Amino acid sequence: MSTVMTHCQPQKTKSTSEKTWTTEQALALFELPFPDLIYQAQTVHRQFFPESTMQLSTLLNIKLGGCPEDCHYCPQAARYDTGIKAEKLMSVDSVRCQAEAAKEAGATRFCMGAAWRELKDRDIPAIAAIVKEIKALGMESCLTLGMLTESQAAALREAGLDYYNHNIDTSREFYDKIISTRTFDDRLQTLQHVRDAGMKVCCGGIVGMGEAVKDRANMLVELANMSPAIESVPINHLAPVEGTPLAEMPAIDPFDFVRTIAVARIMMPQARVRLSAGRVKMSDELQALCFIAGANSIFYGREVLLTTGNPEIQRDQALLKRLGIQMETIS
Ligand code: SAM
Ligand code: DTB
Ligand code: SF4
Repeated sequence: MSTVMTHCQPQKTKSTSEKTWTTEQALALFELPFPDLIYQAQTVHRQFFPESTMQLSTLLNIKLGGCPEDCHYCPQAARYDTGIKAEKLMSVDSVRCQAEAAKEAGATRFCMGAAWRELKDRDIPAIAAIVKEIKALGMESCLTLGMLTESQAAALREAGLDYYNHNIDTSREFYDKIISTRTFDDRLQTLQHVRDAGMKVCCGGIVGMGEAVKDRANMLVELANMSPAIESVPINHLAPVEGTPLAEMPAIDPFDFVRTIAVARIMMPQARVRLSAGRVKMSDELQALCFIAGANSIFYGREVLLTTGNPEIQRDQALLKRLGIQMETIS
């Protein structure tokens, strides 16, 4: 597979993204005829990302299960009977081994998740050691460990962490239908600490949890109005897991999922928009539609995300090759 050198940052200034978006404007995009929306998303996409490239991140679960939170979608919440047994934090050596394999397969960013409500100070030395190993491999690093205090964010930055992922998950209005053990504002506070510490922000949400189109619009308004503009936006399709409260959630129309990607692209032109959870169940054609709508990042290189499935490397490589999309490399 051929690769291309591109900058990890978008190639245009961010003036458009400084615009403040309203619910009405976002809803108007969602209500466009599908071809008009895709045309608009592709137009914006090409201005900010003139080359057809895909950013490849590999995701590893470094602390499985046993989480005290009640996120209704999550198989790692201890309170749901999902058959997942809690494990300890992975060793630095095991993580390095996985990161080496990810680099070998062509990923430029190594993302690690922990089933924690929040980071505990006692775990910072182990986490910092992991970050240093990733950086020593020349990869970008990203962590998602739950809530952070100001000093914890500074410690992660000090260790060399590039990105912190912390999702708002849905709109402020729908949020308490999904999570009761921490607030929407708790999430915004962690994101502020991440920004203040000088790290890049990875923040997105989930589609298909029973939310209305207006909730999708409001989630994107919240994300697009963050200042400075966020660099990375994961759009997850709910992966329904038996034992969780959302296990029986009916599937949404795939075109509505694509619409969410397209609106995210238009409202956050500078960001890498990641087609995240749920990709394994999508056809190649549906994924291609998501890429045309503006998704230009995927989780790649492992057949599991945190606990659910992800496409195998060969399938992704073949798909990118068929579409003529080049794998991004670190500039
Ligand atoms: N425990 C940390 C936290 O919640 O901030 C980090 C890991 S958590 C699993 C990261 C994100 O994964 C969640 O915010 C959610 O957006 C996404 N996620 C979790 N389970 C999911 C599912 N079943 N389907 C889609 N996305 C999911
Ligand atoms: C994100 O927005 N999606 C990833 C990552 N950030 C950590 C996680 C998806 C998890 C899907 C469910 C699972 O595999 O357990
Ligand atoms: Fe815990 Fe994160 Fe899962 Fe919520 S999403 S239950 S905080 S691991």
